[in-house]
Amino acid sequence: MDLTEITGKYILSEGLPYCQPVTRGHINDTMILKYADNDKFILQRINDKVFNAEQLMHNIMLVTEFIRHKAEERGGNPDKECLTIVKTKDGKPFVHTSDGYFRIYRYIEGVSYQAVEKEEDFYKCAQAFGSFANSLAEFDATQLFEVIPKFHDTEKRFRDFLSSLEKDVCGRAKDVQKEINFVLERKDYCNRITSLLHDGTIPVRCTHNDTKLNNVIFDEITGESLAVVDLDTVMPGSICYDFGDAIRFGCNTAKEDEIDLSVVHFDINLFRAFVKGYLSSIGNGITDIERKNLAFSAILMTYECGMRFLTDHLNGDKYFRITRENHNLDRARTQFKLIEEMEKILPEMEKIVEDNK
Ligand code: GN1
Ligand code: MG
Repeated sequence: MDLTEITGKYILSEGLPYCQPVTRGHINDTMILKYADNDKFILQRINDKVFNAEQLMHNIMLVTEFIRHKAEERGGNPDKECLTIVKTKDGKPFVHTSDGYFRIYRYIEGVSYQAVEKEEDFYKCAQAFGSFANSLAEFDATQLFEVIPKFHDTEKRFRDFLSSLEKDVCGRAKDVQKEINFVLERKDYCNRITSLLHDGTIPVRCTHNDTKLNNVIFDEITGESLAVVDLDTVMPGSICYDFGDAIRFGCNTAKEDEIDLSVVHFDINLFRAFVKGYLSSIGNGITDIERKNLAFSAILMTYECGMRFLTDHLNGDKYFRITRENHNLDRARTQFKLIEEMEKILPEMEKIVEDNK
């Protein structure tokens, strides 16, 4: 990749930047550009095998402008509360070179966490996602492209799983029968939310679709949550997905790819903290029926993600970036462990949601 070919299309800062790669995400390639005058930017190569880059940038432009406007109305600081796309010299939100699609964001000063360290942080993370949903409550989701069609359509994910299982291109199915059966036994989870969306019982909203703790930026000094980032999967969806995915990632006492399952647990106290933060800041961005489905959605999103990891393991690790053998299988196993624990306490989880109405 020729960096100056890309930065040359922008007016950024004087001189050449210092580039610091960020290895965290599974999908895009990311680096921080630091200039001598302390200006910082995020440069990303958009994975155009996964996304239609132009549609994705269309969505992000609309959503960031909408949130920026809401933050201004509230008297907030849009530069801190919302990602800002830097436009090229000719006003485009991305650059297309022979190496792919690139975009630049202003860097939001702050920290993000890979795992919950303090319950308070998870509460603040929930506030950030709650106000994100609140800001977008009136956004017309039909303006958005479905950048990854049927992204959280669990029924479709299940069909994909079955098809990979049937093909079994790497001959791995025989070694993961237990995990395969785990998915098959829970098939009836798949259509619970999609059917509510299809018949209009719950609304299709503009949602984030990747509400992991590490997609929230915190102010290092005040500890407050500032902004929700990684808007790649912003598209029409359900807030049940957003809530559920945040719980899936944040209430795990271990890493998503932990090998030692004895340390993987679902933390109900973190669940309580998230529910509190989320429901206290979402305002009119949620209906009664959506709220009643939140607790189940935590199981559903964990099931869907585990199934995706297992599918990718069967496919020969073509989607999620791996750094070791059986990496996707390990990830699937942590998800299934969390599901087993959540299934046992679903009524308690539902009560927590009800008590925080
Ligand atoms: C991927 O790349 P990252 O970490 O933001 C994936 C999510 C999964 C997540 C699991 C576009 O997100 O759906 O929940 O991995 N994003 C995409 O860690 O598929
Ligand atoms: Mg992401």
